[in-house]
Amino acid sequence: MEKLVFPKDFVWGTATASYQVEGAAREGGRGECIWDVFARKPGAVNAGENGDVACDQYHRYEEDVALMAELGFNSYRFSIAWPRIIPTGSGKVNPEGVAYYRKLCDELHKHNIKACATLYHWDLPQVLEEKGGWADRGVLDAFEEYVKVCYETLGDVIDTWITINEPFCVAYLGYLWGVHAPGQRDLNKALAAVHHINMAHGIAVREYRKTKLKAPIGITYNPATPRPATSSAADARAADISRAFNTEVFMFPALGKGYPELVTKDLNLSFPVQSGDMQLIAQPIDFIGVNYYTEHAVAADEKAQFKTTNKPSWETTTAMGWPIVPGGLERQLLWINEVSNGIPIYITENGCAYDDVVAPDGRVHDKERIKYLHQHLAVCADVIKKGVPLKGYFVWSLMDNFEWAFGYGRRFGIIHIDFKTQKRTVKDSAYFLRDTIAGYGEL
Ligand code: IFM
Repeated sequence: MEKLVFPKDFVWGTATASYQVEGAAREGGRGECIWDVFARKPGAVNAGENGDVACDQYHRYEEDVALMAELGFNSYRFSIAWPRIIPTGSGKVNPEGVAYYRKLCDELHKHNIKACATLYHWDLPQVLEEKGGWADRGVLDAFEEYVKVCYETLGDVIDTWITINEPFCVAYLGYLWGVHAPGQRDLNKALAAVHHINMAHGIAVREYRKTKLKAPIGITYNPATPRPATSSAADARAADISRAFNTEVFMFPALGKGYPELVTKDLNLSFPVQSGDMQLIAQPIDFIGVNYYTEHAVAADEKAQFKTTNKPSWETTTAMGWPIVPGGLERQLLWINEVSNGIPIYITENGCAYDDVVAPDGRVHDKERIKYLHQHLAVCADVIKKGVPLKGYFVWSLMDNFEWAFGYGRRFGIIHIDFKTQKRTVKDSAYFLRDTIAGYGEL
């Protein structure tokens, strides 16, 4: 039996994102976003699904907040949909959109749950994509306008701000590999998107510091910190290159360390940096958010585009095909703590997909998820003892939802959703987390 023990003031949250849970895509004055358009592209999303209805949280937030409260969570990480706040990307503000997030926050506060808002979790207004999206520097003016509106209209009800969710996915999945909206495959655009998303983060922090708001502000990464497949020097270097390309190009500029030479010199890739950009990106932040799911083994491969290749893993995988590697979380947190010089860290996402079903007894017995969560939480408890300033943990996700290109075919929730009826069923893993939060987390 291993008991999970956490500090009294540890933050316990669940996480979601607007496009994945809200639905009401054509209600409340919301404008079109890149995922509305991408999902209509034949073959882009599994079974042609989309976020039009999703979990209908737009109409059911009271029920969802009540469930979080019942389970003992003290924070909810959600994202603000830019096209609900400014439907045309820049210009006129939509009061109905603002009102929705104010209602959500009021409901959270009524239940003593803090509101942790991500400013950008991938739903770029489509009109901005038509002007070049994140590959075009012009998007930054619109983003600045949007974040200022958020601070002005929601600043008094948000308790924690996250600027960007997973810049890696925005730049690479969206503009390099084309598996996420806007579905582009163009290295130059991807490198431009890397730089612009980094700048967007800097702008969001810079503008925030000009306000009188005092809530903490940070950024969420999905750092890939792969391990070398063998003990050869070549594979060790491959792991360094892979980490530089996947993670350091985002994290290092924000930490004032610039773009890594393994990318600019060894891979010979360049970013459209203009004078003053690097200073702008390197705004002091209050925390780093970490989304951790897995770790891969990589090897050197001179023929590969970025000189490294993923090797097969031996570990059991989740329904995403992702190897379960709790030890990778420990390695990653220790590394982040080292490179960031002790900035507070939050796990802003951790979780797993399984093919959960409601059993004849009306319950969801997701034993594999409980094991996964226990293993990763054990690492969290342990690194705190080793001196890592880990301040909180948000499980991904509060509920099964629209899993991007996989549609509704992957269930990450601790609450099961019947997408036909919108019935919510609390899974066993949610009760496990409830007990862990209460101090009885043991297996
Ligand atoms: O669903 C996503 C989320 O939007 C971002 N992080 C990873 C999750 C699981 O793939």
